[in-house]
Amino acid sequence: MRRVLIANRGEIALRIIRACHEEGLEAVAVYSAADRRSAHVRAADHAIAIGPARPSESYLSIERLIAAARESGADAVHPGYGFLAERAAFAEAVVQADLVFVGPPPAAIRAMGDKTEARRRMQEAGVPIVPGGSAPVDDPVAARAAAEEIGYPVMVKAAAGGGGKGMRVVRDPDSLAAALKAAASEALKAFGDSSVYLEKFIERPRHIEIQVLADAERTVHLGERECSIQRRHQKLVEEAPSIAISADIRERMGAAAVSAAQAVGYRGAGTCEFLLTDDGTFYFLEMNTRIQVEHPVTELVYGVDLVREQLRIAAGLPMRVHPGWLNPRGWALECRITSEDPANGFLPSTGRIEYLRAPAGPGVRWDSGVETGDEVTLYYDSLLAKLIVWAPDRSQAITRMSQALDELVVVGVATNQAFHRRLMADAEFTKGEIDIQFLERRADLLAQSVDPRRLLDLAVAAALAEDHSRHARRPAATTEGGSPSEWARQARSEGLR
Ligand code: MV4
Repeated sequence: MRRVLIANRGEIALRIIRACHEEGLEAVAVYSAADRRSAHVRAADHAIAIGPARPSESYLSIERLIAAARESGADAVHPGYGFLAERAAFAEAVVQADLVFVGPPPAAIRAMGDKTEARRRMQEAGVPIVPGGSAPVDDPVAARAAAEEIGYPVMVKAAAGGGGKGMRVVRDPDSLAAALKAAASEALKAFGDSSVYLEKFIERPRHIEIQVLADAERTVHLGERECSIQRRHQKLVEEAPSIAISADIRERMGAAAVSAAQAVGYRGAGTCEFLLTDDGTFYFLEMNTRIQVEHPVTELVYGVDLVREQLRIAAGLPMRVHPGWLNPRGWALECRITSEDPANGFLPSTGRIEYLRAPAGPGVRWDSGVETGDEVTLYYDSLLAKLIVWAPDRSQAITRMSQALDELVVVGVATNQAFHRRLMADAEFTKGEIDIQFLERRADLLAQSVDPRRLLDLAVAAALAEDHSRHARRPAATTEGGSPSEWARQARSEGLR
């Protein structure tokens, strides 16, 4: 393996390019028309245009990506996350083209992608799954009997699902038939497959996931990430370790995750999702067969570079992870900085980033694909950057994150920065009293009440923007629409909203 094509964009493309270089590999970037001037294109050794901004004609086009790999002389393809990362057909096409897929075997992706098959495989492997059925139900009468057996409340889930689509909670028998119909039609629309099945509904669990790594010889786990802070299935904050996980639970959940991976012949980096209840009971939910957005918190507490290990494993080398070293040290937190405006129902915000100042300092990591001058569009997801901190304990990590959030300046597009600040100052969050419904209960954190510090922050942002326009070279992108006085005006009106 000498040259790796990265079938992705943004922060994860940059992250993978760095890992390639550290491994002595050349990196090939691909880019859509919207990303011509992006940082990931400049960081790579070669870059290939793959089509228009629309993802279906660029980052989601298997044909164009394989052609780009051929044209560039790449011998491997890293899918990153999102886009084609969990499409077994893409992994297969890569292998068919005589290229190395930096990820698990297509059969492992396929087995975990079908939730009822995954449940059957996990049950055989002795991995605890949520009580319920492991085959699709189509007949309402049979479903009624099954639900009675499981006990209400139950959850109707799409067999091809994941990520929250095609799910319904059912609290009494009379609502079951309608829920089956609704979930099936949503599943058909989202996945082209209407199969649904039933599970016991677990009330107010935490969402905990276990990182695994597998090479040809061994499968190991790298502890948990706590991912309960989410809104509509979009994670906003992740941490490692979890305040709710004792060494004993970690060992048992870790062993379950290792068994899950082994049961499908897993290779590379993967994540097993679990639901954890108050009494310490945990259930396997699904396995994500990719590197995840939130992988850095694990890297910081385990001292492992997960992307470099992915590359080594794909090249047939042993992972450089010694079982005796696999202990978490300190605490890591990640805030996803998105171009979404909490003051406006988390609506995506677009426009030119007029000024960006990233936080820095000891224990601060900024994984971003955007810079001053970049245009934020609606073509791609709203993740601008990940702000990650490490400190010796959770309390110091929260303090460090607050400081870093104070230093962050983004002018030109609205972000969720102020939400993160309020969360870091919240008493329930700081005590670790969180579960997957936390943000539904705490609408007060989502709604924008005027944060007095934000006014000062915006004034500083406007001043910095002015300074930037006077002293820095203009970015190559468009210079239309935007003068320091306009930024200052925007800052004032935003702060006073
Ligand atoms: C559940 C559940 C409660 N009980 N299954 C959401 C997405 C998909 N990965 C599975 N999901 C859930 N499955 C049972 N039997 C609650 C959720 C769930 C959830 C899970 C993880 C993180 C956030 C969530 C938000 C809402 C619901």
